[in-house]
Amino acid sequence: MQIKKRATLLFTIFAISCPMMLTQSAQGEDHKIIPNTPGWYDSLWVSPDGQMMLFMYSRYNFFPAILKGETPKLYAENSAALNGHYRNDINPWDDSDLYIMIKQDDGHWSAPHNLPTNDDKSDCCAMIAGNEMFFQKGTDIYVSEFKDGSWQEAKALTINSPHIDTNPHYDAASQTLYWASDRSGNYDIWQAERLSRNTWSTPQPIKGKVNTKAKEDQPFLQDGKLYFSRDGYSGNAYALSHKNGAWNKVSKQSFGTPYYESEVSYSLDGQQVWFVAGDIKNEQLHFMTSTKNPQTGQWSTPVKILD
Ligand SMILES: [Ca+2]
Ligand SMILES: [Ca+2]
Ligand SMILES: [Ca+2]
Repeated sequence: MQIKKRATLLFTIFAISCPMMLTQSAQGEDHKIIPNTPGWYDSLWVSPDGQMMLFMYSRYNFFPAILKGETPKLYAENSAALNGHYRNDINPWDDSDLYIMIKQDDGHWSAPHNLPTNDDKSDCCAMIAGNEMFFQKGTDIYVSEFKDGSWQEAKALTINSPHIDTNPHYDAASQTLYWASDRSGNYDIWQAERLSRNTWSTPQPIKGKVNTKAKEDQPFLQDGKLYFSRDGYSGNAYALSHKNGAWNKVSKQSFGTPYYESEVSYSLDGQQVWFVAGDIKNEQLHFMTSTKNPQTGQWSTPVKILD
C-alpha cells in the first residue's frame, strides 16, 4: 500500500511536469528525426502512465559493429546536419542523444525533442522518477533534476566506476538504484541505496540468481518483479521473487515477435508493455507495444508504437 501511494504521487508529478518538460528542449523547435525511419532508435523507456517516452537516437547503424565487429555505418540519409542533434563523426559511439516525446490529447505522440542535458558524448538509456532523470553519459550514470521549469545541469553519481555503467533504473519506493555494469569482468545488475540526495551506499551486485557469466543488462522494476535482459535470450527475463534481498525464480519472457526483444517498460498496472525489437536480418530496431488480456493473461500480438 505504501508503495502504491508513493507511485501515485510520482504520477501526479509526471502529469504536472509533462508539458513543461516538453517545452524545455534545447532548441525549442520540433526535431526533424522521426522514429521508424533510418537511424538508430534504442533504449526506449515509457513512463508507467504511458504518457511519456524517452529514447536514444544515433545517426549510425551499429548492427555491423555488434554482429560482425565492423565499424558503425552512417545512415546515408543522415549525413546532413539534424536539427539539435549533437553529431560526433570522430567517434560514432558518441553520436547518440536523448529525446523525449509526450502523448498528445489526440492520442498521437509529439515530435521528438532533443533534451538539454545532451552534449557531444554518448547520451542514452534514460528513465525519469519523480522530478529526476537518470541516464548514461559516456560510460557513467548521471542525474538531472527538473526544477524551475527546466532540466538542471546533470551530475555524475558517486556509484560510477572506471568501467561501463549503464541503464539506470531508480526505484523511488525503496530508494534503490539498479543499473548494469561490467566492473566485475562481465555485465551484471548492480544496486546502491540512496543515503541522501547525492550520496549512495557502496555499490553491490544484486544477490540471487539474476547475475551469471552471461551479460545481464537493462533492469526494470515493476510490481515486485525485476525484469532484465540476458545475452543469449531473445526476449527478456524476470526475477519473480525478492526475499531477504535476493532476486530468485528467474523466468524467460517473450512477446512472440520474430525479432530480438529487449528493454521492457511496464505500465503501472502491468497491463501494457513497451519494448525494443531488433530485426537483425533487416538491421532495424522497432519500438513495439502489447497489452494483456485481463481475463486470460495473454499478451496481444505486438504492434509498432509509432505506425
Ligand atoms: Ca550526445
Ligand atoms: Ca563508468
Ligand atoms: Ca553477468
